[in-house]
Amino acid sequence: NRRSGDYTWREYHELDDTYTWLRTLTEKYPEQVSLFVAGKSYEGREILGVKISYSSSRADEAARATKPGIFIEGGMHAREWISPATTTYIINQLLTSTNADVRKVAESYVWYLVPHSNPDGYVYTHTTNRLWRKTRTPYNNCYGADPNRNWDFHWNEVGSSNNPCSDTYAGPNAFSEVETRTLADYINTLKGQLFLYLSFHSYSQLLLFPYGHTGELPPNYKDLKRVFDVAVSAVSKRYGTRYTGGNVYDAIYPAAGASLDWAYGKMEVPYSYCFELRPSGNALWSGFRLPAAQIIPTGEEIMDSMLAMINEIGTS
Ligand code: ING
Ligand code: ZN
Repeated sequence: NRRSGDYTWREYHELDDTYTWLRTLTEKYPEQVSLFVAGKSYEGREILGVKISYSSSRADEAARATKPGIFIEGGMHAREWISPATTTYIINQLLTSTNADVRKVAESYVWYLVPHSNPDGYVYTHTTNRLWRKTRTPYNNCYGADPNRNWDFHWNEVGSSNNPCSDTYAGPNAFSEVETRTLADYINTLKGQLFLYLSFHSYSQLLLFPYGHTGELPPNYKDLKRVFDVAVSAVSKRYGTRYTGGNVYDAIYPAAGASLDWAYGKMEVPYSYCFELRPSGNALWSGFRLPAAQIIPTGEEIMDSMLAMINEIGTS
Protein backbone atom coordinates (compact mmCIF):
# COMPACT_ATOMS: atom_id res chain seq x y z
CA ASN A 1 0.00 0.00 0.00
CA ARG A 2 3.01 2.26 -0.16
CA ARG A 3 5.64 2.59 -2.82
CA SER A 4 9.07 1.74 -1.47
CA GLY A 5 10.49 5.15 -2.35
CA ASP A 6 7.98 6.77 -0.02
CA TYR A 7 9.39 5.23 3.13
CA THR A 8 10.87 8.00 5.30
CA TRP A 9 11.89 8.71 8.89
CA ARG A 10 9.65 11.78 9.06
CA GLU A 11 6.72 9.73 10.33
CA TYR A 12 5.99 6.58 12.31
CA HIS A 13 4.93 3.63 10.19
CA GLU A 14 2.40 0.88 10.49
CA LEU A 15 3.73 -2.65 10.64
CA ASP A 16 2.83 -3.53 7.06
CA ASP A 17 4.57 -0.44 5.65
CA THR A 18 7.80 -1.35 7.38
CA TYR A 19 7.56 -5.01 6.33
CA THR A 20 6.96 -3.93 2.73
CA TRP A 21 10.00 -1.64 2.93
CA LEU A 22 12.15 -4.45 4.38
CA ARG A 23 11.19 -6.71 1.47
CA THR A 24 12.27 -4.06 -1.05
CA LEU A 25 15.75 -4.10 0.49
CA THR A 26 16.43 -7.64 -0.65
CA GLU A 27 15.67 -6.54 -4.21
CA LYS A 28 17.78 -3.40 -3.94
CA TYR A 29 20.72 -5.00 -2.14
CA PRO A 30 20.57 -8.71 -3.03
CA GLU A 31 24.26 -9.22 -2.24
CA GLN A 32 24.18 -7.66 1.22
CA VAL A 33 20.68 -8.12 2.57
CA SER A 34 18.72 -11.21 3.40
CA LEU A 35 15.53 -11.42 5.42
CA PHE A 36 14.88 -13.98 8.13
CA VAL A 37 11.66 -14.88 9.89
CA ALA A 38 12.30 -15.34 13.59
CA GLY A 39 8.97 -17.12 14.00
CA LYS A 40 5.39 -15.91 14.16
CA SER A 41 3.44 -14.03 16.79
CA TYR A 42 0.40 -15.30 18.70
CA GLU A 43 -1.90 -13.72 16.10
CA GLY A 44 0.18 -15.16 13.27
CA ARG A 45 2.27 -12.19 12.17
CA GLU A 46 5.85 -12.70 11.10
CA ILE A 47 8.72 -11.49 13.26
CA LEU A 48 10.78 -10.24 10.37
CA GLY A 49 14.51 -9.61 10.61
CA VAL A 50 17.21 -8.27 8.33
CA LYS A 51 20.67 -9.73 8.04
CA ILE A 52 23.24 -7.37 6.54
CA SER A 53 26.58 -8.80 5.53
CA TYR A 54 29.02 -7.22 3.10
CA SER A 55 31.55 -9.20 1.20
CA SER A 56 33.88 -7.45 -1.21
CA SER A 57 35.15 -10.48 -3.06
CA ARG A 58 34.72 -14.21 -3.60
CA ALA A 59 37.78 -14.73 -1.40
CA ASP A 60 35.98 -13.04 1.47
CA GLU A 61 33.17 -15.57 1.37
CA ALA A 62 34.88 -17.84 3.85
CA ALA A 63 35.68 -14.96 6.17
CA ARG A 64 32.09 -13.78 6.02
CA ALA A 65 30.91 -16.65 8.18
CA THR A 66 33.34 -15.70 10.92
CA LYS A 67 32.78 -11.94 10.94
CA PRO A 68 31.67 -10.89 14.43
CA GLY A 69 27.94 -10.41 14.77
CA ILE A 70 25.79 -7.64 16.19
CA PHE A 71 22.14 -8.23 17.10
CA ILE A 72 19.69 -5.33 17.37
CA GLU A 73 16.26 -5.92 18.89
CA GLY A 74 13.50 -3.33 18.43
CA GLY A 75 9.84 -3.11 19.24
CA MET A 76 9.71 -5.44 22.22
CA HIS A 77 7.24 -3.09 23.89
CA ALA A 78 4.39 -2.08 21.62
CA ARG A 79 3.90 1.57 22.58
CA GLU A 80 7.58 2.53 22.36
CA TRP A 81 7.32 3.59 18.73
CA ILE A 82 10.73 5.25 18.60
CA SER A 83 12.31 1.80 19.04
CA PRO A 84 11.33 0.24 15.69
CA ALA A 85 11.83 3.65 14.02
CA THR A 86 15.41 3.80 15.30
CA THR A 87 16.03 0.21 14.23
CA THR A 88 14.92 0.88 10.65
CA TYR A 89 16.92 4.13 10.68
CA ILE A 90 20.03 2.09 11.49
CA ILE A 91 19.21 -0.47 8.76
CA ASN A 92 18.96 2.36 6.25
CA GLN A 93 22.19 3.99 7.40
CA LEU A 94 24.13 0.73 7.22
CA LEU A 95 22.99 0.32 3.61
CA THR A 96 23.06 3.89 2.28
CA SER A 97 25.41 6.06 4.34
CA THR A 98 28.50 7.39 2.60
CA ASN A 99 30.16 8.37 5.88
CA ALA A 100 33.47 6.51 6.18
CA ASP A 101 32.97 5.58 9.85
CA VAL A 102 29.51 4.16 9.14
CA ARG A 103 30.74 2.28 6.07
CA LYS A 104 33.53 0.72 8.10
CA VAL A 105 31.27 -0.78 10.78
CA ALA A 106 28.58 -1.66 8.24
CA GLU A 107 31.05 -3.74 6.28
CA SER A 108 33.15 -5.17 9.11
CA TYR A 109 30.39 -7.00 10.97
CA VAL A 110 27.41 -9.21 10.33
CA TRP A 111 24.25 -7.39 11.40
CA TYR A 112 20.97 -8.88 12.54
CA LEU A 113 18.19 -6.37 13.09
CA VAL A 114 14.61 -7.08 14.18
CA PRO A 115 12.50 -3.89 14.20
CA HIS A 116 9.31 -5.54 15.51
CA SER A 117 9.83 -8.17 18.21
CA ASN A 118 6.18 -7.79 19.29
CA PRO A 119 4.18 -7.25 16.09
CA ASP A 120 0.73 -8.00 17.59
CA GLY A 121 1.23 -5.40 20.29
CA TYR A 122 2.44 -2.82 17.77
CA VAL A 123 -0.62 -3.29 15.56
CA TYR A 124 -2.82 -3.01 18.66
CA THR A 125 -1.27 0.39 19.49
CA HIS A 126 -2.35 1.56 16.05
CA THR A 127 -5.87 0.13 16.08
CA THR A 128 -7.07 0.19 19.68
CA ASN A 129 -4.84 1.34 22.52
CA ARG A 130 -1.86 3.63 21.89
CA LEU A 131 -0.37 2.79 25.30
CA TRP A 132 -0.38 -1.02 24.99
CA ARG A 133 2.95 -2.53 26.09
CA LYS A 134 2.66 -6.33 26.18
CA THR A 135 1.98 -9.19 23.79
CA ARG A 136 -1.64 -10.09 22.96
CA THR A 137 -1.87 -13.66 24.27
CA PRO A 138 -5.17 -14.13 26.15
CA TYR A 139 -4.84 -15.00 29.85
CA ASN A 140 -8.21 -15.48 31.55
CA ASN A 141 -9.83 -12.05 31.66
CA CYS A 142 -6.73 -10.11 30.55
CA TYR A 143 -4.32 -10.06 27.66
CA GLY A 144 -0.61 -10.31 27.20
CA ALA A 145 2.58 -10.95 29.11
CA ASP A 146 5.44 -8.47 29.32
CA PRO A 147 7.89 -9.81 26.74
CA ASN A 148 10.77 -8.14 28.59
CA ARG A 149 9.98 -10.19 31.72
CA ASN A 150 9.48 -13.46 29.89
CA TRP A 151 13.02 -14.61 28.99
CA ASP A 152 14.47 -17.72 30.52
CA PHE A 153 17.17 -16.24 32.74
CA HIS A 154 16.31 -15.89 36.44
CA TRP A 155 12.73 -15.64 35.18
CA ASN A 156 10.17 -14.03 37.53
CA GLU A 157 12.61 -13.74 40.43
CA VAL A 158 12.08 -10.00 40.92
CA GLY A 159 10.44 -6.96 39.33
CA SER A 160 7.65 -8.81 37.54
CA SER A 161 4.05 -9.66 38.35
CA ASN A 162 2.03 -12.89 38.49
CA ASN A 163 -1.14 -10.99 37.63
CA PRO A 164 -2.09 -11.34 33.94
CA CYS A 165 -3.70 -7.90 34.11
CA SER A 166 -0.41 -6.24 35.09
CA ASP A 167 1.79 -4.48 32.55
CA THR A 168 4.77 -6.41 33.92
CA TYR A 169 3.11 -9.85 33.94
CA ALA A 170 5.95 -12.37 33.60
CA GLY A 171 3.72 -14.94 31.89
CA PRO A 172 2.81 -18.39 33.30
CA ASN A 173 6.34 -19.63 32.63
CA ALA A 174 9.58 -18.55 31.01
CA PHE A 175 9.14 -18.20 27.24
CA SER A 176 5.38 -18.66 27.52
CA GLU A 177 5.09 -16.04 24.78
CA VAL A 178 5.62 -17.44 21.32
CA GLU A 179 7.29 -14.14 20.34
CA THR A 180 10.09 -14.40 22.91
CA ARG A 181 10.47 -18.17 22.53
CA THR A 182 10.79 -18.07 18.78
CA LEU A 183 13.09 -15.04 18.76
CA ALA A 184 15.28 -16.75 21.37
CA ASP A 185 15.39 -19.89 19.22
CA TYR A 186 16.63 -17.80 16.33
CA ILE A 187 19.25 -16.00 18.42
CA ASN A 188 20.36 -19.36 19.74
CA THR A 189 21.34 -20.37 16.19
CA LEU A 190 23.86 -17.48 16.34
CA LYS A 191 25.34 -18.51 19.68
CA GLY A 192 29.07 -17.82 19.77
CA GLN A 193 28.90 -15.43 16.81
CA LEU A 194 27.60 -12.31 18.57
CA PHE A 195 29.72 -9.83 20.53
CA LEU A 196 27.11 -7.09 20.90
CA TYR A 197 23.39 -7.23 21.69
CA LEU A 198 21.40 -3.99 21.67
CA SER A 199 17.76 -3.57 22.58
CA PHE A 200 15.85 -0.36 22.08
CA HIS A 201 13.17 0.78 24.49
CA SER A 202 11.77 4.12 25.50
CA TYR A 203 11.77 6.35 27.31
CA SER A 204 14.09 8.08 29.85
CA GLN A 205 17.40 8.48 28.02
CA LEU A 206 19.19 5.73 29.83
CA LEU A 207 21.80 3.24 28.77
CA LEU A 208 21.49 -0.02 30.68
CA PHE A 209 23.49 -3.21 31.02
CA PRO A 210 23.22 -6.45 33.09
CA TYR A 211 21.98 -7.46 35.49
CA GLY A 212 18.30 -6.83 36.07
CA HIS A 213 17.71 -9.70 38.49
CA THR A 214 20.43 -8.82 40.99
CA GLY A 215 22.52 -5.87 42.12
CA GLU A 216 25.57 -8.10 41.91
CA LEU A 217 27.79 -6.78 39.15
CA PRO A 218 28.42 -8.92 36.05
CA PRO A 219 31.86 -10.56 35.55
CA ASN A 220 33.06 -8.10 32.89
CA TYR A 221 31.54 -5.08 34.61
CA LYS A 222 34.67 -2.99 34.05
CA ASP A 223 34.49 -3.50 30.29
CA LEU A 224 30.73 -2.93 30.21
CA LYS A 225 31.17 0.28 32.19
CA ARG A 226 34.05 1.55 30.05
CA VAL A 227 32.03 1.05 26.86
CA PHE A 228 29.00 2.58 28.60
CA ASP A 229 31.01 5.72 29.42
CA VAL A 230 32.15 6.08 25.82
CA ALA A 231 28.60 5.53 24.51
CA VAL A 232 27.02 8.05 26.88
CA SER A 233 29.63 10.62 25.96
CA ALA A 234 29.13 10.04 22.22
CA VAL A 235 25.33 10.22 22.34
CA SER A 236 25.49 13.85 23.50
CA LYS A 237 28.02 15.07 20.95
CA ARG A 238 25.57 16.03 18.22
CA TYR A 239 22.57 17.54 20.04
CA GLY A 240 23.63 17.57 23.70
CA THR A 241 21.21 14.76 24.57
CA ARG A 242 22.03 13.59 28.08
CA TYR A 243 21.92 9.90 28.96
CA THR A 244 22.57 8.33 32.35
CA GLY A 245 22.21 4.72 33.48
CA GLY A 246 24.26 1.72 34.53
CA ASN A 247 23.36 -1.81 35.57
CA VAL A 248 19.58 -2.29 35.31
CA TYR A 249 19.03 -3.27 38.95
CA ASP A 250 20.61 -0.12 40.39
CA ALA A 251 20.03 2.35 37.56
CA ILE A 252 16.25 1.86 37.22
CA TYR A 253 14.65 -1.02 39.07
CA PRO A 254 15.02 -4.74 39.70
CA ALA A 255 13.67 -6.56 36.64
CA ALA A 256 14.26 -10.26 35.91
CA GLY A 257 13.59 -12.04 32.63
CA ALA A 258 14.72 -9.26 30.29
CA SER A 259 16.26 -10.06 26.92
CA LEU A 260 19.52 -8.23 27.61
CA ASP A 261 20.20 -10.47 30.63
CA TRP A 262 19.32 -13.61 28.67
CA ALA A 263 21.61 -12.57 25.80
CA TYR A 264 24.41 -11.92 28.29
CA GLY A 265 23.81 -14.81 30.67
CA LYS A 266 22.62 -17.58 28.37
CA MET A 267 24.03 -16.63 24.96
CA GLU A 268 27.25 -15.32 26.48
CA VAL A 269 27.16 -12.15 24.40
CA PRO A 270 29.83 -10.13 26.26
CA TYR A 271 28.38 -6.69 25.52
CA SER A 272 24.64 -6.46 26.06
CA TYR A 273 22.88 -3.11 26.42
CA CYS A 274 19.48 -1.49 26.37
CA PHE A 275 18.99 2.06 25.19
CA GLU A 276 15.98 3.75 26.75
CA LEU A 277 15.56 6.34 24.01
CA ARG A 278 14.14 9.88 24.02
CA PRO A 279 12.50 11.68 25.68
CA SER A 280 13.78 12.18 29.22
CA GLY A 281 11.41 12.85 32.08
CA ASN A 282 8.52 10.82 33.42
CA ALA A 283 5.30 12.08 31.81
CA LEU A 284 3.68 8.82 30.74
CA TRP A 285 1.22 10.27 28.25
CA SER A 286 3.80 12.22 26.26
CA GLY A 287 6.77 9.95 26.90
CA PHE A 288 5.65 7.35 24.38
CA ARG A 289 4.49 9.99 21.91
CA LEU A 290 7.84 11.35 20.88
CA PRO A 291 7.18 13.74 17.97
CA ALA A 292 8.03 12.18 14.62
CA ALA A 293 10.34 15.14 13.93
CA GLN A 294 12.66 13.60 16.53
CA ILE A 295 13.03 10.23 14.80
CA ILE A 296 15.96 11.38 12.67
CA PRO A 297 17.83 13.25 15.46
CA THR A 298 17.37 10.17 17.66
CA GLY A 299 18.67 7.93 14.89
CA GLU A 300 21.65 10.17 14.31
CA GLU A 301 22.76 10.33 17.93
CA ILE A 302 22.21 6.60 18.47
CA MET A 303 24.32 5.85 15.39
CA ASP A 304 27.02 8.10 16.88
CA SER A 305 26.80 6.28 20.19
CA MET A 306 26.70 2.80 18.69
CA LEU A 307 29.72 3.49 16.47
CA ALA A 308 31.67 4.75 19.47
CA MET A 309 30.70 1.62 21.40
CA ILE A 310 31.78 -0.72 18.64
CA ASN A 311 35.10 1.07 18.18
CA GLU A 312 35.74 1.04 21.92
CA ILE A 313 35.02 -2.68 22.13
CA GLY A 314 37.38 -3.22 19.19
CA THR A 315 40.28 -1.63 21.04
CA SER A 316 39.97 -3.77 24.17
N1 ING B 1 11.90 -0.17 30.37
C1 ING B 1 12.54 -1.45 30.48
C2 ING B 1 11.56 -2.48 31.02
O1 ING B 1 11.50 -3.55 30.43
C3 ING B 1 14.57 -2.56 31.34
C4 ING B 1 13.73 -1.37 31.37
C5 ING B 1 15.54 -2.67 30.39
C6 ING B 1 14.40 -3.56 32.26
C7 ING B 1 16.35 -3.77 30.34
C8 ING B 1 15.20 -4.68 32.23
C9 ING B 1 16.18 -4.77 31.26
O2 ING B 1 10.88 -2.24 32.00
C10 ING B 1 10.90 0.09 29.53
N2 ING B 1 10.52 1.36 29.37
O3 ING B 1 10.35 -0.78 28.91
ZN1 ZN C 1 10.19 -1.01 26.94
